[in-house]
Amino acid sequence: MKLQDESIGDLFDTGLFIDGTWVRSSSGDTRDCLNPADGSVVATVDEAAPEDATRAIAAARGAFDEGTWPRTPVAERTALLATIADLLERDKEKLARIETLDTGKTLAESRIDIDDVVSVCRYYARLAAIESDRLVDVGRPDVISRVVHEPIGVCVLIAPWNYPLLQISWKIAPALAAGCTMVVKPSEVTPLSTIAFVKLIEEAGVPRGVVNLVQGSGAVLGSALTDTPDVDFISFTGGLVTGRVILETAAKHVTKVAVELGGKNPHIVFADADGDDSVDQVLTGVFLHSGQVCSAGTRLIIEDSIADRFVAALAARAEKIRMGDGLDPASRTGPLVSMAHREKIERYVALGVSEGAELVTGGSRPPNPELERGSFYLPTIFDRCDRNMRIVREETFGPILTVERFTTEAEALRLGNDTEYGLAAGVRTADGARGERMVRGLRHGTVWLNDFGYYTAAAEWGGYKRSGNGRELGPAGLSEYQEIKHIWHNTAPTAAGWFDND
Ligand code: TXE
Repeated sequence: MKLQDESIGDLFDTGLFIDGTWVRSSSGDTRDCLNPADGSVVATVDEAAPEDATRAIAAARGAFDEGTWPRTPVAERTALLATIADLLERDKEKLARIETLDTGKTLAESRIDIDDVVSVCRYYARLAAIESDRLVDVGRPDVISRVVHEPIGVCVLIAPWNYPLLQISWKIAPALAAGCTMVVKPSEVTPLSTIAFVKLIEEAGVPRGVVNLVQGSGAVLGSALTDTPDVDFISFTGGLVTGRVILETAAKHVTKVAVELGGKNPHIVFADADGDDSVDQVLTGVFLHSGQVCSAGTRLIIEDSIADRFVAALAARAEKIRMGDGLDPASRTGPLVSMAHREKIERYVALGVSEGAELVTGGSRPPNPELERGSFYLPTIFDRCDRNMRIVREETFGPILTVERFTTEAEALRLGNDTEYGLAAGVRTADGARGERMVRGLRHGTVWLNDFGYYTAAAEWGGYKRSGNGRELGPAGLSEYQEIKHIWHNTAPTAAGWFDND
């Protein structure tokens, strides 16, 4: 692998990590990873072939069936996670730089991501350490009945490009804590921080075959990774279309699958929450990381009486967002992840205009000549939208806010639930009772009341409806990687006595 940025070079090795060794792709293929801020090549990495994925699964299978990791005492497994967290902290600046070069997000955002990855590793180290078996009282003194947790087996972990390191850590940390072995596949668009992460996991002393890494095209590697009886669990974060393909493929083998498929998230503002703070929260909720966030508040649902003033204030703030190279400390937001993704956003904006939405601001590439080589796009607001428009219903995954208006609480709730997705929602109101009615009525996996965008390693994250199934983070995020076994132990064996024929 070639690396253009010397300052991060020592975090890398050659491309794929299979059975405890860094190896070249069996096809010899490579892929250039581009900096979205200017199109330059950041690194050239090995591109895995399907045979590499199959070898990685065989290595994980061998490490699970015959290796020590699933039988390693929990204290040792959690110590490894704590060491990984220490190494992440040691290399935080380098990792943040890698993430910014690969995704385009600002360094400030990348640093927050690395801090969150550390928290997730430490959280699962603590949680696994305190988890205990459960004794069940079956009413018989001769029987010891207990429920124990065991690692689910070989896991395939597939991540997207918007939070590459963060999202893969939500999978790797609980999988390691549970005693699983795994094959990790980052997005081909942003593999660099995951390669560096696996290098740190190797340095921490993970046993051979427990963590394997294959980076490459999902379309090429997909069936080798998912159409196999050798995998026990697949955890996928990405688009709805891919998620459906993976669910269908895995069903052939009755493989357990957890999917997080994004959202079309409402941010509902009542008139009693009018004010600059609400404008600021709505702005951040949708335009942070240029809207490339599965929980972005892309649908503003606002009480009609304050809508005109609120949208005007929002547009004024959106126009002042400082856009630029993520490495420049002055930038508050970076480019979109790729030129191809910007083209998708441009198609959605054209669609919004043709559907009759009113373009309030944005709707084009920035005019600044210094941003020309990057995949930048202006924060865009469409007012006077309605529920039938595709820009209101489909996840655009870019800096596009749509505005719908309501007059009653019931209407606000109905609109907030009127989506095939159900990942996250926000409500802003000064009326406590109404706030409680709304958060209970909204069918989304996370609901923020008078705040937006926060999560914590200790609370579950995941979607209702087509935002997916399963949960990451929290205790449920560990349970995904465990089988539950009931052990019935008769300490004074006797005959069953059922078929007593005398
Ligand atoms: O995702 P894909 P893409 C949404 C967002 C975005 C759209 C498409 O709307 O515009 O999805 O993005 C791997 N078998 N989200 O095309 O294709 C792929 O290599 C196995 C929401 O980037 O779903 C990558 O590692 N794996 C989202 C991962 O799946 C396959 C975050 C995600 O890629 C595969 C990102 C296959 N057949 C996009 N095909 C969120 N939920 O946060 C692809 N992959």
